[in-house]
Amino acid sequence: MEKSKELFARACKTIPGGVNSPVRACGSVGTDPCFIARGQGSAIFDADGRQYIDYIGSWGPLILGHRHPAVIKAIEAALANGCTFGAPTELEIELAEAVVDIVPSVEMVRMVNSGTEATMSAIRLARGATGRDGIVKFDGCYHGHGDSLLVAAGSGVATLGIPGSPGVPDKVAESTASLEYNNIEAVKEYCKKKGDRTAAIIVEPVAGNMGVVAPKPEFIQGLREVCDQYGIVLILDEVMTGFRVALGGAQSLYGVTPDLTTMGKVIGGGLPVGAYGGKRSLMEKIAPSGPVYQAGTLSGNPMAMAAGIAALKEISAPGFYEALEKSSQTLADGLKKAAADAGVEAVVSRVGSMQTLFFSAGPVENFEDAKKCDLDRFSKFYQGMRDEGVFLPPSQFEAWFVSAAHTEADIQATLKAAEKVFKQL
Ligand code: HOZ
Repeated sequence: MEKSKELFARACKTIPGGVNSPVRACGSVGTDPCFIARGQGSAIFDADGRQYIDYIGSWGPLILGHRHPAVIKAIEAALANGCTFGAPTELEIELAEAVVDIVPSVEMVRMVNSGTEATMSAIRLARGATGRDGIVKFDGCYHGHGDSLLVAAGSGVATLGIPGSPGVPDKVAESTASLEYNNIEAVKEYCKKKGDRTAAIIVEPVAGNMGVVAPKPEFIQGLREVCDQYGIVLILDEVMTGFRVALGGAQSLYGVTPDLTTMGKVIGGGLPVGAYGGKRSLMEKIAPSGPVYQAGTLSGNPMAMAAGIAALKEISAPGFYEALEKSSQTLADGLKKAAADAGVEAVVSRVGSMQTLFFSAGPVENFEDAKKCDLDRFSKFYQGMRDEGVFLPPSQFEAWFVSAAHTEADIQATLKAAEKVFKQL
């Protein structure tokens, strides 16, 4: 028996579904997960010794690839002093200062341990600051698994095809409205009725959890205007896009200034870090400077801070994003051509180093469009690519992540594999 299969059977006995996060179980693509033994650069190696070109990159954090020497060195140096103290360290200030320098809308920042924690805390802050309960999100956007945000969500919720989750109290779900992504008129209509009861509008400025969907400029910029009109807190959820689609995140690409930004993934250099930050006047409402409570035993722990600082230094180097754009574009263009040559109906939707190949005639502008994709074809494509040594997210509703470690040879090998697999669909 293969080692991965053996490990999965063993995991299922003590871990629900055999995994610690649902999508990675590979259920929606009709296969079992690969258990991973190690990673290096753009490659990962499974428990059976097979090597793959990795486009999951731990779902976004690994913009530098696996085991980048500067990140490893920083973690080792921090570890030599101790993993966690539950008391402040200078490293926390260094990472906070780096974030404030890079993202102009962030005047103050609080470190947490995951993107979910960041969005949950930002929502609480918005409610605390406005004295209102209502939240607006968008269909297919995923902001972690906090109760208020698990309504019409993307990512694993979309992959498993469930509308929400049992366990979320009706009262909490009722305070969240989910509107169509990229439809600013729907937001205006909603706010005419309920704007004065709405605490926050939260959005993925580039959707990544229904597959990658770019925002229409009038949508993302229109949200700022609506929020100003009704005194609503605008939260850009940049857990996926922050330090990823550009150094300054999607807000720098689209010229939108949010009140709060949630961050995660790249900011931790591969260790568990989330953060939320924004206007000083809002952030000062967080305990202990203000009354809105939020805390964490491991928040700001030195190893995670050191990894984040090292990662932000590397990605701040001149030319970093230009090189990433070049390889991402080569991959996207090559996939489009390979699909067209094989007569396969497909759309490649890309913003920077995030992209999704949708099995659809397109366009894909919102969750309804994404759901029209041929999921059966996606499963076959996923499995074919895995057999060819290319490791893709096992869901049509997720983003592929290109890293600085992907070489031209990796991209060409991926395209060669795709050409072969498209012909078999
Ligand atoms: N929700 C994550 C992707 N959008 C998946 C996390 C994981 O399985 O690790």
